[in-house]
Amino acid sequence: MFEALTDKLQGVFRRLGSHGTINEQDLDEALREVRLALLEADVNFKVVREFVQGVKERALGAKVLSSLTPMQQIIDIVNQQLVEVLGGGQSRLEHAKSPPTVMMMVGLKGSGKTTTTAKLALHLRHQGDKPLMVAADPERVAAVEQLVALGKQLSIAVYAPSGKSRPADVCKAALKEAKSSGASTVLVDTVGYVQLDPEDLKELADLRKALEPTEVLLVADAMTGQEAVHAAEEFNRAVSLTGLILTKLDGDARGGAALSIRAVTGVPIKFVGTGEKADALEPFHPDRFASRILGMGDLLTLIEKAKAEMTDEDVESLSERMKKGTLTLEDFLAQYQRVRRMGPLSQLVGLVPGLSAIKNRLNVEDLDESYFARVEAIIYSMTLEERRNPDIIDGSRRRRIATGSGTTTADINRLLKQYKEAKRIMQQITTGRGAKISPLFR
Ligand SMILES: Nc1nc2c(ncn2[C@@H]2O[C@H](COP(=O)(O)OP(=O)(O)OP(=O)(O)O)[C@@H](O)[C@H]2O)c(=O)[nH]1
Ligand SMILES: [Mg+2]
Repeated sequence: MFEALTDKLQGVFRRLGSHGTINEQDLDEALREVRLALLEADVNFKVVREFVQGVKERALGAKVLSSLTPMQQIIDIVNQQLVEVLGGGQSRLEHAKSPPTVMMMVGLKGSGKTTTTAKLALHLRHQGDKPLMVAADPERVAAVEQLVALGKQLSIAVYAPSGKSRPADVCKAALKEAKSSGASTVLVDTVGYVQLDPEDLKELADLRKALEPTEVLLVADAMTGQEAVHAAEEFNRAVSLTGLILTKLDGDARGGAALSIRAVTGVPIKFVGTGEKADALEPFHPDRFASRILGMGDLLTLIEKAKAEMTDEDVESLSERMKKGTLTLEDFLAQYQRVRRMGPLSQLVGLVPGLSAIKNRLNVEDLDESYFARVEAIIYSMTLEERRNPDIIDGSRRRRIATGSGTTTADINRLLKQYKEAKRIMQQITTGRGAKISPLFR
């Protein structure tokens, strides 16, 4: 999720970065692109409008235009604004003064309520709680069975009604059971609605009254886009939500719903679900989430460093050759030397959005200083022709280069292999084909 948005925003920042100083027109242009990127990611239009306005106000207030480091400031402001849209600080689960704490899970059909109930119970147990899960969807035998199966699998107690009874009665009996068994939290899994009818919402509101829950958590499927946002508003009106849990963030939706839902409802996001397994639940931190969306590792530092090392022409012709797959060993050497001047490689790789994902394939760990020196020596021992067309480097050429550079033919083979791999990966990245690289959730 968010890959496209991350790419777009980084493109905006990169273009801004090439300006040096920024005038109001540049700022407006950049904000227009930010706006488009957010709309394309399916962020709610009202949220987009407020977001862009907020960024502009902050930018003018911070006197970005007269600043010597305008781009850094703008990235920083976009980041701050994003953190704010996502809720500011972390919002934790509340606990009742006297146990058990009741948490009611609500949501549309298939949003992930039952799975999330089990995930949350597991999370709470890790924190020392003694959870009891309640199947308050007695109409559907399969729904009860699903929760019972999850309880068995995770060794978490489940209260399941025998026969058909009203959800309110099930909950009453479950609370009694919780008290007698000493459960500290009661997690109530409710019916999933396909559509939100007034009667359904009334039923849910009645259940809320009967349960007096400390938390009413809406489980919302981030893959369903704006539909999830509208549903959240309706649920909130009917049962006053205390928190949101966004599920399926591991999916490939554009992510706009995940970004809009807090701003539209004002309800804090407490957790995100990132997979089908019971441990795929993460407490939500707006700041970490924002920097993941911006793909910032520390994008800024990298842009600055790279800019200092390369002219615009360098970048242009290099990326052109990367795209065409005609990167030569000379480019490879030049890149190595630039990277070497920029700092320790292992640190740099962490700065490049997406690169951390392919780190293992590049064997970055063994690229130490002495390796750099060897790469340099090897490439310097090659003829110009060999550097530009490494395919001609046969066995006898390899032996000659090894002798000339004081290395072994194994070193030459390794370098050529890495060069080929790098060339292939670069081409995949620059043309957006092949390996799908997500800066999120890796
Ligand atoms: N990839 C992924 N799948 C999820 C996540 N959360 C839930 N699912 C899947 O979504 C599907 C529906 O999940 P359930 O927990 O049964 O949803 P529900 O809201 O209880 O559904 P109803 O009870 O029918 O309303 C299941 O296949 C889950 O494995 C998540 O975070 N990531
Ligand atoms: Mg369910």
